[in-house]
Amino acid sequence: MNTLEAIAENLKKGQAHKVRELTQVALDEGISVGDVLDKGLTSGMMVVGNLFKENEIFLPEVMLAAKAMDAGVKLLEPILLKASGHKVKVKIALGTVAGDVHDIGKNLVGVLLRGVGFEVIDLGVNTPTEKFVDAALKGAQIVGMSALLTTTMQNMKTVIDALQKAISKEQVKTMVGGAAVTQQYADSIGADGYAPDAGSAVDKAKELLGLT
Ligand code: B1M
Repeated sequence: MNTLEAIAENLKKGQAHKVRELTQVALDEGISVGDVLDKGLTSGMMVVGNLFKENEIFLPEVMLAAKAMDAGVKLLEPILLKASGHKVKVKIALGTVAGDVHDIGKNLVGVLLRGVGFEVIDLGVNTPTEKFVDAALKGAQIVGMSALLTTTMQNMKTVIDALQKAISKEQVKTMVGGAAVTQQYADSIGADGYAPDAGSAVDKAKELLGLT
């Protein structure tokens, strides 16, 4: 088993210490941060998602796996933050929508956005609509929403509708993402942008602001 496979395997078992240790080993072996993230940590988390769906593992195990993922991501964060290109001083508010507590993906999006110089206002999880609107009124030029549940993704539309009432479309753009969300869904709720992963969220944010 190579190091990336070992990361995925230990993440699946919820071994946070081991995942952290192996993440460092992978970096020391010269494996790129992107590969550690995609082929190690995220790949392990996808297996966890599938096992959970098939009722082969249960919520406590998923929670342990999420903690293990966090341990690995924390180690990568400083490197991801340094991997900056063009600096853009713009405020982006980022939150997981109401009713939803999944935050690993949102946090990754935040880290990469910070890495290219965006000022990220993290609104947290289970974020009420008013908090998104308030952030836009306080100057966030993009309001980013994450949702992982088919039952909560509808709250993205609630936020978009509330923003349209509170502030002009020229002043704020909306961006959505998360496992449950697709480009088609984003279009159907009138979101300005959609990104399938954290890397493309950075590109999409720049595109929305005309920075590309
Ligand atoms: Co839950 N969960 N979960 N869960 N969980 C899913 C989402 C699920 C697909 C699992 C499954 O059945 N296969 C399923 C949803 C089914 C559905 O709605 N269709 C599910 C369920 C059902 C639930 C509960 C309802 C379970 C229960 O209680 N019976 C419950 C709901 C709690 C709630 O929110 N109210 C629940 C709880 C949990 C935990 C708390 C245990 C834990 C979350 C811990 C945490 O986040 N701190 C958890 C986890 C870990 C998962 C899975 C296994 C992994 C999610 C994850 O972190 N992925 C997940 C299975 C899956 O997604 N396949 C599952 C890794 C992460 C890097 O990817 O978040 O997709 P992701 O983010 C990506 C992109 O989507 C994108 O970039 C990220 C990086 O590339 N992206 C954006 C994300 N946000 C973006 C925003 C953008 C742009 C891009 O712009 C603003």
